[in-house]
Parts: sequence; structure tokens; C-alpha cells
Amino acid sequence: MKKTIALATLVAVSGLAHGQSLVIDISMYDSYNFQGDPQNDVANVFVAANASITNIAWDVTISTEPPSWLEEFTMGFFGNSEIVQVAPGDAFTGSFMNYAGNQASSIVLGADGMLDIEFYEQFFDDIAGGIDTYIEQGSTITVSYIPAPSALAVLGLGGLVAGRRRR
Ligand SMILES: [Ca+2]
Ligand SMILES: [Ca+2]
Repeated sequence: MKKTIALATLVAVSGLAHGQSLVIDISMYDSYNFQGDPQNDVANVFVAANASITNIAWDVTISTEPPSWLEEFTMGFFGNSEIVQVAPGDAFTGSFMNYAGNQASSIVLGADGMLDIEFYEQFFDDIAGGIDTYIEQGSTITVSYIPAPSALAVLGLGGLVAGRRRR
């Protein structure tokens, strides 16, 4: 019974935590080859320990190296467990094309608070060993997240349990 009460308290504290967001500049990265290729660029970003990511938004400007198509550019988050294809259906080449959007996320980060983002090509790796899609200046990803319950909240929970034991 005590465990049930403690869990309910913890959830309530978690729900009260203010959502945070982090803007990540990705203009220094490019998309080389298929997912998992060792040549690919991977951004490793510190967000917050044990944070729950709720939403991933992007405002990205890309240029393709012909004959590569815009729809092939893909971003894989947290071990490629969630992916974003910014230009689905754009089966053509393009220069300085801007795409913005967002999607819900259910990623829960580990104790190290790190989020990895791999940039890669789907469908066709047109330029063998080279860049298929260039990520231009001003391109960003905004990660919205809820921090893990703070150490203070955990201490408060401990105090609650201790207080109940005294009765
Ligand atoms: Ca390609
Ligand atoms: Ca390539």
C-alpha cells in the first residue's frame, strides 16, 4: 500500500515539472550514405539526464547533390528508434529548400542525458563515399522535453515515507 502511494506521489511531481526545450544547430552536419554507415555524421547532444522527450521540431534547409532527391534525406534519433523524413514525396533534386515541421516523441534518455542524431540517406545512396545532402546554415532541431524528477523531489518523497513510518 505504501508503495502505491509513493508511486502516485512521484507521478504527480513529474507532471508538475515544467517542459523545457533545447535548440540544436545542425548546419555543421551533412548526409552521406545509408543508415549505419561509419562515414555518416552523428550529432551527440546533451539534453538532460533521464529526460523524457515529448516533441521533435525541425526547421531545416537542405541542398542535394544531383542526382540525389530531397525525400531521401533522413534524421534518425536515439539509435534510429525514431526517424524524421523532412521532405516525403519530394522526388527531385533541390537547392536551399526549407522544410519545417514537428512530431511527437516518446524517447526517454539515459542517465548520461545524451541524444544522438544520425543524418543519412534513404532509398538511394547516389554519391558513393560522398555527401548526398548538404544541411545549410540556419538549420535547427528543437527538442522539447520534461526533466526527470529532481533530486529535491526524491528527497521530499523519502521524507513522506519516513513520516508515515513514524505513526
Ligand atoms: Ca541520395
Ligand atoms: Ca553518399
